[in-house]
Amino acid sequence: QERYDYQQIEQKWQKHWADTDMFRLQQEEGRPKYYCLEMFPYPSGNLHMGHVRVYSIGDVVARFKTMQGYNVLHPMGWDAFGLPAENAAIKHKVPPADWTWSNIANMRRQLQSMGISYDWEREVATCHPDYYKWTQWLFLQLYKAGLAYKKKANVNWCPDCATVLANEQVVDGLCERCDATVEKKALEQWFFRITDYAQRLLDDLNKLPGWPDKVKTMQENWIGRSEGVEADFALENPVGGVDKLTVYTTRQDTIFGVTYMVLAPEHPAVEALVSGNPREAELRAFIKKVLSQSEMDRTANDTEKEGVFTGHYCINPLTGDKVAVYLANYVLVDYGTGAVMGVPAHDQRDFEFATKYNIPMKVVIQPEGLPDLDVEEMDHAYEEEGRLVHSGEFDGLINTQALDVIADKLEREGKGVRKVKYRLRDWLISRQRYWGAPIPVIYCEKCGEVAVPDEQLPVMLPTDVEFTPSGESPLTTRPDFYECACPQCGGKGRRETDTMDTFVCSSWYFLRYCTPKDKDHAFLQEDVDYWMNVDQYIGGVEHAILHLMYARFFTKVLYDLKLVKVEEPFENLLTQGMVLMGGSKMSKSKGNTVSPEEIIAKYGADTARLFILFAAPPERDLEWSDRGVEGAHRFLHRVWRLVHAYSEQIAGVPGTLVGSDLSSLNGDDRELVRVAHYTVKKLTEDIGQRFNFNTAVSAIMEMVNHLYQYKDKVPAEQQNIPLVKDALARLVLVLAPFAPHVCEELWQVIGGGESVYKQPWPSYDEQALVRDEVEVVVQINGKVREKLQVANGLDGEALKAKALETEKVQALIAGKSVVKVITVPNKLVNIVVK
Ligand code: ANZ
Ligand code: ZN
Repeated sequence: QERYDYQQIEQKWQKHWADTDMFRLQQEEGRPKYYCLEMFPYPSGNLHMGHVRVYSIGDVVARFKTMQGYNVLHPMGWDAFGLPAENAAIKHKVPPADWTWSNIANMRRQLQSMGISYDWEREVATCHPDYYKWTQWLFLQLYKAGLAYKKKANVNWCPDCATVLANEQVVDGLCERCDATVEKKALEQWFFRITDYAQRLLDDLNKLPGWPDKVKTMQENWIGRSEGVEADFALENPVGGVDKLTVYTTRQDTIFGVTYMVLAPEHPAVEALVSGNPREAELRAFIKKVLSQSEMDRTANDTEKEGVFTGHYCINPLTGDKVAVYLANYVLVDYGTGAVMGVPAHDQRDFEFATKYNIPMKVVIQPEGLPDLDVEEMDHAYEEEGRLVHSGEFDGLINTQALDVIADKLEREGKGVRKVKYRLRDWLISRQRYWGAPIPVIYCEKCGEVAVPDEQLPVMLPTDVEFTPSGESPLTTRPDFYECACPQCGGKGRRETDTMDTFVCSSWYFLRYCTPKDKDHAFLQEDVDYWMNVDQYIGGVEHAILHLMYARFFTKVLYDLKLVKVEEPFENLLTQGMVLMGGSKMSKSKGNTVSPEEIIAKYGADTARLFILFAAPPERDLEWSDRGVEGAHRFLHRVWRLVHAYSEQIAGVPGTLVGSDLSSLNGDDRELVRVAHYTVKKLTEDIGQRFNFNTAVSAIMEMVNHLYQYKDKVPAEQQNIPLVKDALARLVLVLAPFAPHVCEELWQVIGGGESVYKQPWPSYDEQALVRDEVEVVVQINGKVREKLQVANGLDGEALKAKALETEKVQALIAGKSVVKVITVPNKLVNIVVK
């Protein structure tokens, strides 16, 4: 018997698949299409187990759909621009391009050693001029549509990376990459007007039933829609042209409880309030101090709320009360109006602020069914619901109802307007770094900002650039890059030296895959019309906000520009869990990684894939286990031996059951058929409907156990070899998406002919699933006394008769009278005796 030599088998089939273009895209007429996409990796150098997991999941889906007769698009590429290449280059003195391309070569080899069914002809790399030409072209489509603009902005600046970060890349005030504290810096930056799409991005989440709720919730929170009112508080003594302050509040129900007003120190009215103020020096010192604090420091719950009184007062529009105006660190300039009405009794931040500065408090909401609040005794704000008090005509209203009524009144009296606000900010896309797609804009003294004409694309990124971080783009050191002619007047122009955020590159790669080689278009209409949407997108939940939001935004923009016909790019989304080691995420920094390459060398790719698919449902975290890997490996050996045990007998035997008469089969044979069909059904549903790959694999394991039982129990001369052959064929077919190489080999051993992936996914016969016999429990007065094997579907009367005539029951009821017999067909008989 042949040994399971996985190394040799895996190499053999990988070569065969490549030589025969097995996974070259087929677009056959009459077949439905299926676009299976896994998030493309950043080419950091080596595959990690997280990659192995996501790409194994995708491959099961792609191979399954291929066997089901779909035209499958299953592409792979590289998210290849970005900072790590520059950092590595600085460290090791290799050009970012060389570093990136050699990493790509290595990771491509590693992916190929996993035997994933990619069509490598469609590979894309975002750092290739053939790709970024179109990233630039798309930038210009947005630019021409008024969706890309430049403005001076207070931006998040990471002093260590020496670059600007998008809001989304700042995590708790720290740089997502290097954990340095992020600072603010005012710089000219490019933005995409994603806020124009805020409401659609929010609404259309409803069109995505195939997305996990948690991801939709995260996007919803990130968009952060809130409904409130902008209310005007007139300044008691107008100064420097400022006669009122406008606050944004979502809690207009508390307006009678306002006891002070706060402005962000950056608020545009502050200058007028401060200049010439008797306390100007104190105020300016305070402003300077706040500006040096990071946004996180200013807003964190445990940060000391600090402020200063400006000496000015404004007037509450509903009560007419005089309200002191403060500046404070906890109000941000770029949310709402940058001005907040302080309601210390009902907002915790305000409570802390008022306590510190001895500002009065006023309760305007009383909880129901609890003792009344008393300002003197409160030690925190009351933020729950209740009835309005001290609120004039609104007294007695439930505060949630008062929201509308008070908004109405403010609007009626011209003192306020309802406003919808979003937390979402415009997407800052410029980076003062080298390794990215140059922004295709030229500045001309005469013509101003000029788009690079299409025929001049791509704006090539020069090689060998000095890119030590300086805060300016390294491209500013290359006159041969930035000196250029103005495309409009031919005069002296200067090229934009900033490059694009790499999230721009990854916002459209799924479209490029549809037409990866076209030199003249980003993508061809007919190709994207055919392939889009992505039917199944698979990737890490860490992309729940950024990448997925940006890709949705791009798709909507392209839809509006009539470049694509879909409004959402990803029909179904699966976010796979992490791979853990000892309970914490496998990561280089923790030093708890297991190298995929070593595992594959030691056990083979099929084992690695099978383990990872078996160890947990895809959305859950998965605990790495060497024993689990060995278990998966032993299982493949077991399958190997089983097929080989029959290889001689089944040679030449026609192995198909279709049409055979189930009722003519004896018990063991019938059960073998049932298990084989049941396994196919289970696999079809587990893969196709639920992505329960782990339970799918356990069903296969049970089937293998059953086949061994049959082999060992039924005397050799009585074994039904055509049935065995049929069962083995089904086994290999359903295991093939999980462990592709060994199944391709075993398919040959069975004599299946052409590649296992050219075979249709097996069907199952509902009739075969029906058990011939079922076990029925016999109870006497509710106690289980006996178990019977009876024909499936035996009716109540027959069941009762059968139970009553068994010896054991006869003995137990002897001398008693049967009061009642309850029967549940296929389940139980309960005999009640006295
Ligand atoms: C009065 C009030 C009373 C508020 C109360 C809350 C509770 P969302 O829901 O996130 O939109 N706010 C408005 N602009 C702000 C800014 N620039 N910096 C800091 N805080 C700001 O939050 C809206 C609420 O956040 C607003 O409602 C305002 O405080 C505060 F019992 O107004 B509220
Ligand atoms: Zn010009």
